[in-house]
Amino acid sequence: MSLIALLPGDGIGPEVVAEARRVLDALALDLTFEEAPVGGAAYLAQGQPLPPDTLALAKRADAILFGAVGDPQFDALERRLRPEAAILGLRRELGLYANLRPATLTPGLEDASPLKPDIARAIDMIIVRESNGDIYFGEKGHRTGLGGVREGFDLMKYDETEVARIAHVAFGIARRRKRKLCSIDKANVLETSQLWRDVVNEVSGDYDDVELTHMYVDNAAMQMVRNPGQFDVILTGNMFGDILSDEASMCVGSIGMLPSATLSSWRDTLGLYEPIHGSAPDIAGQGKANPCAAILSAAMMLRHSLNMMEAAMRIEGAVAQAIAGGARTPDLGGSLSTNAMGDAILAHL
Ligand code: GGG
Repeated sequence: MSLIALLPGDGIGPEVVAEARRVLDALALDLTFEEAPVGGAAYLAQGQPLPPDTLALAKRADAILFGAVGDPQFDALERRLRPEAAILGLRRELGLYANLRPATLTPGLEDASPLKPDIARAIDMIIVRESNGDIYFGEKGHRTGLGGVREGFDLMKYDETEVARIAHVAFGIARRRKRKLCSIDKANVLETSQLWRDVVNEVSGDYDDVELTHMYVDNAAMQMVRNPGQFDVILTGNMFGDILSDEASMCVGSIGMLPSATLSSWRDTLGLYEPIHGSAPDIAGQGKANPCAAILSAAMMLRHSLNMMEAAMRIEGAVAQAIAGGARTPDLGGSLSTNAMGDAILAHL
């Protein structure tokens, strides 16, 4: 029996995680679930976004299914109390450093993409986003500068071990795909990116069979809409990966379609699975959220952490069939509720 830590979080998080849970329950797998508060919900209940019991559950679970965190009502709080501190804390405490974000156009969603259909159909990439370092985790602060001017700073930092381990993950994935890896940085301006590029080049020596290219992030953002089919595996840092994956999600129709897995150095098989979207407080509680990304994240969980390949494929097949059959939430131009989209997927399991 595998233990799943269910951390629904804030906004639309609980709504989409509920649909993922329904799908998992329908498969009657050998799973048991324990739920705990996280993010703003945890702050309201217990005064902190990542309470010790929630972290302890995440540590003893076989996998974590996460919804989303964040809400403007917490904007005035100090950073360590804000909902986002929960997901960053989980990533750091559990060594969740490899955030895998696959982006593929689900057949039928050509109309939802702003790209020409042929260009959108060619999208089949995975973004390997480093998620334990970078500007997210460097020294931060506010200070008063010369002349009493207020300053804010976030130190962007990587060390070579952090770059090497994520590069190995990306090269390993590239080996199982088209053997093409594009590393994205800003090495013409940033020292962290120069180190990043040097280390990725060094690691590439272990992967002679993978074609490595480098691209500046500004060019990559442009290429992502011009010719996204050129990308197979993208390797990039925490901040650039966050931004580029949101861009990739729109190219395939909606941010409501993109799942993710974040894999751990803490325990090999442990992973945190979450839709790439945030808590979307503007539509929370209205049944408008697209649950596909959360449901597909559950499929990634079965595949990566629980070795339940067949069940993962059944979920992915059911999502594809529901979409092919015309099931659409509002983000995809339709009118199905979150729950009705879940029903449409369940009907194809
Ligand atoms: N499900 C994704 C989520 O909750 N995102 C909120 C957030 O602020 N995440 C930080 C990040 O991934 O950059």
